[in-house]
Amino acid sequence: METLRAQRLRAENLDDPLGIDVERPRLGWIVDCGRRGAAQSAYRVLVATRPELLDEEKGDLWDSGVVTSAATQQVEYAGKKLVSEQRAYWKVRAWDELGHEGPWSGTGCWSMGLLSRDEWRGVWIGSKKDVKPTKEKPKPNVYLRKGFGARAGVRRATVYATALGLYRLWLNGERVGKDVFSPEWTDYHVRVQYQTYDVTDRLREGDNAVGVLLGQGWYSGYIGMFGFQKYGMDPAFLLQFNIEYEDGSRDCVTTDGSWTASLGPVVSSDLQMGETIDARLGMPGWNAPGFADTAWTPADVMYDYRGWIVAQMSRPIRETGERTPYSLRWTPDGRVLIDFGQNLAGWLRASIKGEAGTRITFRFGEALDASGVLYTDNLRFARQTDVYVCRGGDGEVFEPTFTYHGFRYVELSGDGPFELGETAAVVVHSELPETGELETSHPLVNRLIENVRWTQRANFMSVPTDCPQRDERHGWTGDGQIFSGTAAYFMDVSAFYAKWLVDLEDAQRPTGAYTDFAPFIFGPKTEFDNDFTYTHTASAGWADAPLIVAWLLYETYGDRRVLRKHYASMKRWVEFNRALFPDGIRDDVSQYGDWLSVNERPFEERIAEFGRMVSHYSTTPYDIFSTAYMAYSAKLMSDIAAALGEEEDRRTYGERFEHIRTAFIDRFVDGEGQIKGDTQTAYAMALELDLLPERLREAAVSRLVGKIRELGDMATTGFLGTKFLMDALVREGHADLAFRLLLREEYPSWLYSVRQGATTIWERWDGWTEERGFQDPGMNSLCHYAFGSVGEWLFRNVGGIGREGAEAGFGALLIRPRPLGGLTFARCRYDGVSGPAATEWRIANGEFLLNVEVPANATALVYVPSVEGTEVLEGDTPARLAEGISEVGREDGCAVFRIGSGKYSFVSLLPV
Ligand code: RAM
Repeated sequence: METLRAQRLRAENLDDPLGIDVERPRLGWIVDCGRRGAAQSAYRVLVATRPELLDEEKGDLWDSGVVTSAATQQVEYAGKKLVSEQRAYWKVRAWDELGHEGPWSGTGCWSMGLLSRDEWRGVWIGSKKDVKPTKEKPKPNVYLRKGFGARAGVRRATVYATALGLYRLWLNGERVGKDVFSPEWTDYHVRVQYQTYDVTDRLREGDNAVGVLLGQGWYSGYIGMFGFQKYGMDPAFLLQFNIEYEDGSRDCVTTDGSWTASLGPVVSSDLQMGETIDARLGMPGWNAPGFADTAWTPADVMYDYRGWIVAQMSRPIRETGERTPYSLRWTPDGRVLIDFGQNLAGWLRASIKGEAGTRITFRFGEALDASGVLYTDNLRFARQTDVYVCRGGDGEVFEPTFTYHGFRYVELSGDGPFELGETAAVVVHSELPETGELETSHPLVNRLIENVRWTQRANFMSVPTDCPQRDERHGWTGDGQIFSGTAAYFMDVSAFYAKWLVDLEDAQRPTGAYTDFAPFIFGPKTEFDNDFTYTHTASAGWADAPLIVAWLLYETYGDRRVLRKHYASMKRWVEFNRALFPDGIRDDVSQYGDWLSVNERPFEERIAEFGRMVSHYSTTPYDIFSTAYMAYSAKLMSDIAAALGEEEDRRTYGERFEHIRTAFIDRFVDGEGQIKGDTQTAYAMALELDLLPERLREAAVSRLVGKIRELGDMATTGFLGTKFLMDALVREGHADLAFRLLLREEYPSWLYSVRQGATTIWERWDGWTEERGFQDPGMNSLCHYAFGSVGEWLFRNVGGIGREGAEAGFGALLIRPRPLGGLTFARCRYDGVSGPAATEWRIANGEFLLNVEVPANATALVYVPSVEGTEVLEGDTPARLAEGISEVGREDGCAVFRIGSGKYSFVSLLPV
């Protein structure tokens, strides 16, 4: 009999992480078994200091014993106290529902980082440069190096490194690690992350050398729409290189005044402005032993850093793929225009040949203008321009280090003749495992799905950013929360959002107000002329993000710890609102609201109501919008308290929700169920957030449906309203209408942009129209994921893979594909925390065929659309109700079944 095979071992949601700094890491695995109904009844975890001990079934750090439990995730290590630099190797085995023992898994491991500050023995070093950065000339990068000796018999060599700025590291001429943009972005006023590298195999007996390239990055480069040097003036680097010998002795190399510094070929870099490389300045061997650094100067010892130095506990930014040109042409004036056929974030790699000193300029953009020339107006202050000065000779390759661009097109021009060899667009983003696939019978919908995926890739850059191209690239919280459910289908976002929640809490104001983006930069814009000061806090729907995202992590991954970690902080936000709006109505100055919604009411009317400010981008009145979000947060707080067993808070915030709900109804809803503002978003939010009296729900639904139909099946919703709208229509029995919105091809709609050739999601429904061309370049990104929040809806309703609600962590699936809108086929895969689930359905000859795959240790409730009174058969075998299927009953034109793990296929007569 087939037993359970435990696999995909992870610690803290990461694959064999090095240098973590939590005392009790959480372990997780999945169990695999082809047998129907296979489930875990018990497990045993062994954790040891050496892998050999595991072979002898010894866990000298922890032996959990046989634990009766179905849990495969969030299993807390509960062994001996873990110390700095400790290595831990582990394995697990599972018992199935019949008590049969499965085999031991393979070996997983993790290591602990530097748990106390005084283990960092070095000082921060760099090179102070008293020059002011400009857009054209960002501050120079600095090269650092240090030669040192090592004895024979190294047992282990580990590098811990970080920077205020960005660093790249080499040991003996070879790059260490594959990560780019380390140490990534945090609020450096509060914390910086360090990275850990195992270099045991790289260390040589005798002479060794470490080389470092240090750049400005988010720390002192241009960030957001705010300007340069928002955290500090010059970058600094810190390293702790620990060497352990077989005989038990130890050595260490640290950053200090004995390191040397120099300028070099990667002249200057800025994330937004671009990079300049002068290949003539190459210094062969600079990062290897034996290099004569006589022309180098001593490194400067920089100011000490008093923020936290914490382990990076999220997956790093890396190169994740490459694209070859879709088309490439030389223009009559000697420029090259490359179309990569896909809008993305990353950079260009190009083989170049030119005489020494030839200067080649690379400009990047998302589109071409009407005359076929690179369009860069929408980049605002970001230049995203790279320069390469040729060394002359063969074998030159241009590739930047510390910049990234949002682009589909690249334009190259030289100040002299040059030849171009192979080129590639290098795709760069936080490297998260991709977990979702969805394909349908509708080619435009398929393109839409891929557009959402690409927009996520382009914007998951250490933090979830709004866009990758213009001078913004901020962790906008409204965008981040509304897209989070979709993001969690496409990728494993468990550690990524857990890190962002730390950024969100770091950004929280002492009042309790969360901010509108995180990491947060406070203050006026310096480089961008504007007539109002941004404070960017507490906007409804934006500042509510932490609760929404934390709850998502709990629901999707069963992550309870994240709720506990930010519990006090989340309460402060809800309490802040309670103190400001005790009556349960939020009526402060309007903010973004249902940002970028479609104009349903005359502009003058709205301006008269809200005054100037940004609210003219939202047709829904801010007071109803913000009150609805305030209710949402109160409800979430109550749910979070319940999940943590905080009974009193559960009650308090439950009551607060009821209070807001009553106030909302009293103030905004009339006797006929008409809501103030009368916009689609108003109804959709009130329905989804339960802000209507039971007796008026139906009236509100028909008002909403009527409004959509009146406009010819058109949605007018903005950034945040759209998701509520699509969900509300399905929940209220109008899934057919939701499909019509999905499949609509005229403006405003998703497929409109697809039909215009979009390869990522546009910021605005009308990013480009035939009548007007491009929208206002002051705010027109072609790579903004907010409207991509429909991805989640597609997975649930077209792919049909959702969560049953009651249980956190995708252990109970809800399989409910809806064969509507003329779609005849869909195939979907979602690789969640309990393992891969899959569906595939098609309509043929009036029959509906559905294949379902449920991972071991999970169950599913399956809705099969069928004609009442007809039998649903199991596809492969003529018999119905085969092993492992139980019939639950009928609901909404579907026969409902409960199944355990395994593969199933259903055939039904489809109602017409
Ligand atoms: C824009 C950002 C973002 C949005 C805010 C309100 O500038 O790009 O998408 O959240 O405004």
